[in-house]
Amino acid sequence: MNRDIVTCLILGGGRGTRLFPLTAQRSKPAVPIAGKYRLIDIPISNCIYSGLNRMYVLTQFNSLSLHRHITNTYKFDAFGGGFVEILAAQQTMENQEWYQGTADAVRQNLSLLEHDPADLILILSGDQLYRMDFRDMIRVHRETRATATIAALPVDEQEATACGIMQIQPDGQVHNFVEKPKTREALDAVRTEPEALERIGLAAGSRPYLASMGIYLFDRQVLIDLLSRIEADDFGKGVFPAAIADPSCRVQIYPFDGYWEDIGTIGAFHRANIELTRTDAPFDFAANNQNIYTRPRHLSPSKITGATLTDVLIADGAAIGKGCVLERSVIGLRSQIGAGVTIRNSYVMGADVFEGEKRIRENQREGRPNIGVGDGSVIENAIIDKNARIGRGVKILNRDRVQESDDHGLFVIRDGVVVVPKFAIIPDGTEI
Ligand code: ADQ
Ligand code: ADP
Repeated sequence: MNRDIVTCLILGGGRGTRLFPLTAQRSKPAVPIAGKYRLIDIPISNCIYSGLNRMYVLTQFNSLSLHRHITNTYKFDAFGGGFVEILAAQQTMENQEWYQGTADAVRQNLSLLEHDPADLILILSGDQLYRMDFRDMIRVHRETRATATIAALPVDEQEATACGIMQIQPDGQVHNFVEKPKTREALDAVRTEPEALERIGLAAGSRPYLASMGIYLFDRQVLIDLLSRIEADDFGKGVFPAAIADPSCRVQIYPFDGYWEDIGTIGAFHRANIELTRTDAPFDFAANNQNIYTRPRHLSPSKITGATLTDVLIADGAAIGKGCVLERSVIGLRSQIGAGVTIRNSYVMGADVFEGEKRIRENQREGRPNIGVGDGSVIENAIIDKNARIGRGVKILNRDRVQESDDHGLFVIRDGVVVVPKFAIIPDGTEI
């Protein structure tokens, strides 16, 4: 039985604007996923199911919604010693800067780690969709006598360019780590024969690169020493290349071959949400009776007046009007969808509030659409953030297949997906 005390650090997003505008008004861990969860629910649930209950969330700014979500959701009893705490980057007398990168985010909290009772520190990304039993990773870390262990899975060439790629000895010790190899030469230099990956139990097939999943386990004291000695701001770019060259450090991999998706960009976030609507969805929020946790809400069942639904997730408290056609879409909490609305390949996040009759009369008086999607609108390949007001007869189609655009004020286009920001107002009849 494993008796290690483990403290988990969940990296909740840098200055990065990759999920902008979803992160314009909230910190990344608070971004809603799958209609009723938030990104932070994934790593926290994985920790809880792995028996780990000491968690810090490192974030650049601590939004109200993140704080409320965490304090209202994750309550541990007084005897187990569990907690989830937010460590927001703060300017202090010694430090005028925000977190400069993943390693810097941890380094700025080193004094906390120095006094932490943990034997091991588990570092997790806040924007990945996967399930992992970290107890197995801890077992491998101990059995291989590693000082640091990196969870690793095989990827193809295209994915390899966005990951840290490793090469290992037959016993799983890492001897080369290259962050995001982009050129042909760099890729060829870090390729591993699929047969070698198959020998360690990974069905590599046409995925001849061994990628870091951004999930790291360190002996606490080793982590403190490394971050005190190595000046690098990122684990991938600086800390691991230096650590594997250090004879006092043994960096091992933990081979993993399940579903894992980095959802840190708008394109990947949109794709992952839409994939959840498939019958054979690669990720199941309720798999093996291990439901991903989130804040319980007291909402009424969703009311569907008369609609054609194909591959759709609908969260609680929604209302779908007469004659709607919804396909491959996620409809979030409290969504109000008018009559005759068509929504395809889209994620409508829903609303934080129900507008009462008084508010709706006020909207009418001021010529403002209600929160939700107005009658007769058509939405395709889009993300509609919370509390947006989409008028009647609006068409969000991106007919010209624009990939990136910022020029509009009302919306942005990222990776070909139209994103309507939180609280945006799209007037009746607008065509996008
Ligand atoms: P990336 O995902 O590109 O690659 P990065 O942008 O550094 O790396 O983010 C890793 C995680 O840390 C994300 O959850 C991010 O939001 C968070 N993060 C980044 N900067 C932060 C900061 N300043 N403060 C707090 N949190 C921050 C990394 C590794 C690769 C690996 C991929 C796998 O560098 O080697 O292959 O993850 O996804
Ligand atoms: P959800 O996760 O359901 O979207 P939020 O935590 O964002 O819920 O809360 C929805 C809305 O309810 C918020 O925007 C806020 O207006 C209101 N709300 C919820 N909890 C509180 C609270 N403790 N104090 C004030 N307002 C709250």
